[in-house]
Amino acid sequence: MFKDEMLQAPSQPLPIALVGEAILKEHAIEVRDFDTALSQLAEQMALSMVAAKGVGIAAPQVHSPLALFIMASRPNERYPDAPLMDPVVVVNPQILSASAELVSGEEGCLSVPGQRFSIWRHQTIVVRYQDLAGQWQQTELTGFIARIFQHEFDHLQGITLLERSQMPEQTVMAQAGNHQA
Ligand code: K1U
Ligand code: ZN
Repeated sequence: MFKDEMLQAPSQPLPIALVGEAILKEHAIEVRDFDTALSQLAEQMALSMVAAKGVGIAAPQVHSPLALFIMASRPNERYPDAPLMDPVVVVNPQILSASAELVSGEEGCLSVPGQRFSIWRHQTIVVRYQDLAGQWQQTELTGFIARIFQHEFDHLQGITLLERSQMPEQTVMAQAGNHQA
């Protein structure tokens, strides 16, 4: 074996699946093995997210069926008050509860390039997930971070913004939101 082949190859970003590809319609599979392959996948997802200037990315978007995603909020033009956070890897997520309060906001999707959608989301959610070591974490998320979590969680259910924006709940939510003013 050549010396170079013994060294670990540097991580590379993975290509991003686009709407129309079957993987984006599938329900993700529970992660059971918290091994180096999982950490390697998370690292490559992070590289893909940064290269595409995203604030999140889900495994199906890089053609993996596993139930994990990354969120990495940062202040931006649309959400200037968004907190700056280090990327968080979220494995096997669950939404335990969600606020009745809904907020509408613009979202893009790395798998639907060049389009923006107005989407109603829960303002606050309580979530549970495993980290890369398999340890369970529970936390309350609000605002833009809660929005990213719900967007990525949708990807793990096989739902993209194209479907989400057409769901009847969006109309119901819009009406509820209008009455709250
Ligand atoms: O999962 C993805 O497709 C990534 C997506 C996450 C996301 C964006 C906006 C709201 C919720 C979740 C993106 O990052 S698309 C790029 C984008 O819309 C954006 C990028 C930086 C700041 C704000 C929006
Ligand atoms: Zn998306």
